[in-house]
Amino acid sequence: MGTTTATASLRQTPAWQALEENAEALRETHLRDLFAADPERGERFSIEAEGLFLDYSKNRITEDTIRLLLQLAEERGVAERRDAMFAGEKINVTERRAVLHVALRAPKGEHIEVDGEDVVPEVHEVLDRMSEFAERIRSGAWQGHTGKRIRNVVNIGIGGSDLGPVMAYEALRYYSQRDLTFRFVSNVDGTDLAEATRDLDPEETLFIVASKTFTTLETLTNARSAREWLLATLDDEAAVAKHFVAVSTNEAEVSKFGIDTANMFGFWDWVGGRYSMDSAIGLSTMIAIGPDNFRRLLAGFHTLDEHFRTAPFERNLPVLMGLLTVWYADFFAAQTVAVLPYDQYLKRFPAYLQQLTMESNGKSVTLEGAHVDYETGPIFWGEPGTNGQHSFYQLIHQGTKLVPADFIGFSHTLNPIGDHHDLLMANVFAQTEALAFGKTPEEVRAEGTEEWLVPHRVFEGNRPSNTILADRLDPETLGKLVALYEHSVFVQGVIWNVNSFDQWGVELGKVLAKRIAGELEADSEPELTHDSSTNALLRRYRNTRRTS
Ligand code: G6Q
Repeated sequence: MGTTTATASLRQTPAWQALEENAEALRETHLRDLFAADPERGERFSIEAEGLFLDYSKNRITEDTIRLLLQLAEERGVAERRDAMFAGEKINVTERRAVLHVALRAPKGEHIEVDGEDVVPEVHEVLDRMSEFAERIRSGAWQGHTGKRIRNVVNIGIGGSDLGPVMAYEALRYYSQRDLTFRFVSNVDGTDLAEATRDLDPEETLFIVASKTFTTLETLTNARSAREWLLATLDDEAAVAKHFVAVSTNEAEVSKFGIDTANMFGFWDWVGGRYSMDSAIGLSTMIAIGPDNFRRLLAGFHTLDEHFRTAPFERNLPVLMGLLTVWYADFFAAQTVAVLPYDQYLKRFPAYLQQLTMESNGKSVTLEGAHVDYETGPIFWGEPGTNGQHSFYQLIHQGTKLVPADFIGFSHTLNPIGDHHDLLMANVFAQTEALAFGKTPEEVRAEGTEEWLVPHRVFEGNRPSNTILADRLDPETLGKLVALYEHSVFVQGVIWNVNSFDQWGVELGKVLAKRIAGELEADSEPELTHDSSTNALLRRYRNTRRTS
C-alpha cells in the first residue's frame, strides 16, 4: 500500500515546495508574455496520443512547472500505485477491494488476477451473454409476454448505475438502433418513472434493473413500481420474466425481487459504481449500439489504459491532465474545473464527470486517516458549447474566480449540415484564445470605445484552458475520453493520497433517509429525536401532507 514517500506530508515534499515557488513567480505572469517569449509554445505544450490531441499550452505553466509536477508524480509514487491497480492489488483500502475497471476492457487472453484468479475469462463470459441477449432484443427474437417484440428499454438505476448508461446512450445515439426507444429512470421522485413510462406500451417494454448491491432504495422502489405498472396491464406474474432483467453482483437479492437469475448479468466487487459503464451496467448501451460497437467502445478504453500504463509521464495524457488539475486546485486556489464539450451528443458528459471526479476525490482524509492540509478534488461542472457561452461563460471571462476549463472538440461532425460544424469549432478556438489573451484597455480604446465604458469591456485574459481534439465522436473515442478522465482522477488521488475508490458520503445518505422515511410513514405521531430544525420540518411535512 503506497510508497514510503506517499505517506510523507505532501506539503513537505521537495517538489511541492519548489512548485509553491514556481507558482509564486508565475502569479503575475500573463499568458500573453509566455506566448510572446516562446513562438513555439503552442507546439511545445501539445501532445498527440492514441488519436487524442491535447493542447495544454494555454495554461499558466512553464517548462519548470511541468518538470516539477512530473517530479511530484514521481515522489508520490504514481507509477507504483498505477502498477498496483493494474496488478489487482486491493488499493481501495477502506473497502478492502481491488480496483479493476481496466479488466473490464482487457482483451481475451490477457491475465489480470484478483486473489490469485484470472478475472479476464469471466469478463468475456458476461460480455458474450450480454451480446447474445442484446442481439435477441435488437432483432426482435426476444418476445414480451404477449408475443410482441420489445420496442422500449428502460434502465432503472442511480448514480454509477445510471449516469454512465445515460451518458453513453446520449453520446453514441448516432450509432443506436433507431426503432428502439431508451429511457433512464433514476430519481425516487415518482415523476421520473411516470414520465418515462407514460407513453410506453407495457407489452413492448423491457426493464433493466441495474444495481450493484440490489439494495438501493431508489432503484428498488422504482423497480417495484415498474413491476406494478407492467402487471396492471399484463396481469400475470409470469410476465415479469419476459420484461425484467437485472444487472447486479447480488444474486440472492435479484431472485428475492422475482427476477429469474437466468436473466441476470453479473459483475464483481472490484468494479466501482462510477467505473462500471463498461461492465454489464452497460447493457442498455450495448442494446442501443449493438455488441460490435460496444466492443469498439471497450477497445477505446483499453487503448487509453495501455497508454496510461506504458507512456512516459511527460507524454502521458492522463498524467499531464491530472497534474494540471492539482496545479490549479492547490497552487492557484481554483475551486472548480469547467468541462465544455463542443458536441451536442456529449450533453451528459459533464454530469457523468461530476460523479467520476467528485465522488472519487471529494475526500479530506489521507489513506492513513489523517486530515489533509491542502485542497483536494475540485468541483467539476459544465454544459455543451456553445450553449454555455450564452450563459455562464461571462463569469469565466470577467469574474473574480479562476476557472480552468477543458474544451473538447472534433474534426468531423456526425451530422454535417451546412457550415454548422465550422461555426461550432470556430467558437472553441475563439473562446480559448479570448480566455488566454483577453483584451487590453488599449485594444478596447482603439475600437473607439468611450472612456467610461473601457473598464467594462476589458478582458484581463490569463484564464487557463486545455483543448482536447479528436477526429470524430465514435465508440472508440468515447472510450478513450472516459478512460482519460478516469486515469486523470487516479493520478490526482495518488498525489493527494486519498482513496479515490470509496464513497462513504453516499453510504451516509442511504442510511439517513431510511430512518426518516420510517418517521414520515408512521401512522401515529413518532417521537422525533433530531435537532429542532429537522424535527420541525418533519412535523410540518407530516401535517401539511395530511391537510392538503
Ligand atoms: C458509485 C457509487 C454510487 C452507486 C449508486 C448505486 O461509485 O457507489 O453512485 O453507483 O449508489 O448503487 P447500486 O448500483 O448498488 O444500486
